[in-house]
Amino acid sequence: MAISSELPSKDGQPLDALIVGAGFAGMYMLHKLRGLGFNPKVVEAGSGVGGTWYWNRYPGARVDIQSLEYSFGFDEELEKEWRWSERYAPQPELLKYAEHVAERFDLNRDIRFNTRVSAAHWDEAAQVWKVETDVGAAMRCRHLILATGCLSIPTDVTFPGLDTFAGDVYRTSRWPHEGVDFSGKRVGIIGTGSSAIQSIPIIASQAAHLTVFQRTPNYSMPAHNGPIPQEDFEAWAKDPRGYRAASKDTVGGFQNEASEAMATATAPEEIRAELERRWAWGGFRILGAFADSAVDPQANRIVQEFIAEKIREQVADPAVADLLTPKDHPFGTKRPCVDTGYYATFNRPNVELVNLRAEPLVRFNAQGIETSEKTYAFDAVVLATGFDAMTGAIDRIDLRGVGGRRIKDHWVEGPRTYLGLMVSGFPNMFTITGPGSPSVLTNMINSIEQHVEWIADCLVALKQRQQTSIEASPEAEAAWCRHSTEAVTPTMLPQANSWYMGANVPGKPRMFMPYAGGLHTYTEICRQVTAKGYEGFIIRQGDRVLSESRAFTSQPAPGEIPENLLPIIMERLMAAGLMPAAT
Ligand code: N01
Repeated sequence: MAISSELPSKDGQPLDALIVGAGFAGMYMLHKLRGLGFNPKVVEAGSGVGGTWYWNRYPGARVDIQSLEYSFGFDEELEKEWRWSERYAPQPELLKYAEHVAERFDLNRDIRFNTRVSAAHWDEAAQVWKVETDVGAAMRCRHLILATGCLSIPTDVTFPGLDTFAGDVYRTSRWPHEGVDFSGKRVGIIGTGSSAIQSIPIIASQAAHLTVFQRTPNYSMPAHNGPIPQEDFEAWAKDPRGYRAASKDTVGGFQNEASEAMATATAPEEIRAELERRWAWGGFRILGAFADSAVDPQANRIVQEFIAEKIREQVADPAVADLLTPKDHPFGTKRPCVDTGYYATFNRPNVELVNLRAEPLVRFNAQGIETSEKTYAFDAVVLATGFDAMTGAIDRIDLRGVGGRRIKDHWVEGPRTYLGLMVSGFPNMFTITGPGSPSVLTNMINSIEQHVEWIADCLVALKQRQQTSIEASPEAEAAWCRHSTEAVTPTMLPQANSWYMGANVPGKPRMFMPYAGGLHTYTEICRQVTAKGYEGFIIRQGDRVLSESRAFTSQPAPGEIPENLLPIIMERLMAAGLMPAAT
């Protein structure tokens, strides 16, 4: 693998763009900009491409969106030559795909691996970003593109006495490349989010004994994984372009048979038949069963009760089934998990569930974990404790914009952005799937493609007009934050203590970070912003303002909200003071 070590351009000029991160976002951004004649480079902390799929190598890691949809659509040849082996591809195959894309488009020559960006300061006079890395390399670039991932920095969760534990400690998000063999070992795992739910069945099948420490149960749906059925593949292969276009034209960027039916207006036997059909199909399909389940607590409870019943069917011990049943948040307000044999794993004689709400974890000692009730002895402990989501990778960089303002200060009340693409006071700095964009509520690949293409178009437009900088206006940023609040308020999403809300990191401001208006709506808004000559942006040539559009007026396309939901949505917006009350 060719690895470039010289990043600054050879003629001493600043790079056109420095891209931070070589996950799917950074890889496509690099390819796209190179194809347009720009001179971009990438800096990546890991030793290879793949981002999420490079780091998260824990047993059982796999995608939760169907592989046919979770792959790049920007190149027809790439699309034709790659054949996924399973409905939900496992991590090694996803990593191979990333490596294949890198090789096919000769990306590695412009990526500097094993290097982390530590600081980036905007130089107003020169209109460039000055960037520093942890290995001492410094560079200048006109545009800084943060493709740093939404779930790339693990939380700093630690436990008293962890360093005294004599056994091995693993984090799911920093799994050893050579793998771990738990055969014959006594293993403990802390956490029951997606990472744990995927790894627990595999670890349980190897270990002599597995103890699962659960604080909060999550909703999990069966993947029903296996080879892609031939008829599904054929349906997709007939018209991949059309298939992708249809996926992108949805709320979540994937096909979900989203129904406009209201659970509260459907007969119980029809509800059951529909939920059973979607459960049998597997994965996220159940999310689309009823239009009102995301906004109406009564409708949501119907789905919750169905899933609770499914958990009871799978878990032999009713007390364990009850503990595994979520009770503190509505269904869908945290990203649901997609599993293979998770609940049934608790029927194994070598698996034990510990409820940390009833017996809190007190400390680690040399042997293992002490709770308020007893000591559990382990050879190894796995921390599946989550991420400092959406902002973690960005605010760990010493980022300073106009006047030396730090991003941390700008985001002291939560991440404020315009379109989740730019931040006021931080010219020429873009985020791919940043806070304020649909990102983690969607099929990430489709969101990444939309962002990369928007940013590339923007850079081309600037270059053609010899414009040197673009910056979100504070007014447009404020208006976007308001619109994002309007989009999420009618839903139940803010009701969960989720990482979407920053609730899993002590001291992090509580704010719903992704844009909840849907990928299709969002894409249309971005299109309108561009068509209006970059509405909401200030564009300069040197220190001369060439165009100054401060307002954000673009509107979601009419008719995207199912009509029967409108009364609930209006009522919620009025109650939150986001709409004048009807007279
Ligand atoms: O992290 P999480 P994750 N003591 O934050 C517990 C994506 N993903 O890595 O809920 C005890 O969901 C915490 O408990 P609680 C996906 O978007 C996708 O699993 O805070 N427990 C929780 O149970 C997902 O949503 C896939 O009470 C502690 C767990 O640790 C996101 O990544 C696969 C604790 C953390 O769960 C994050 O998932 C994997 C403490 N001090 C991940 N601190 C796919 O399928 C935390 N916990 C593609």
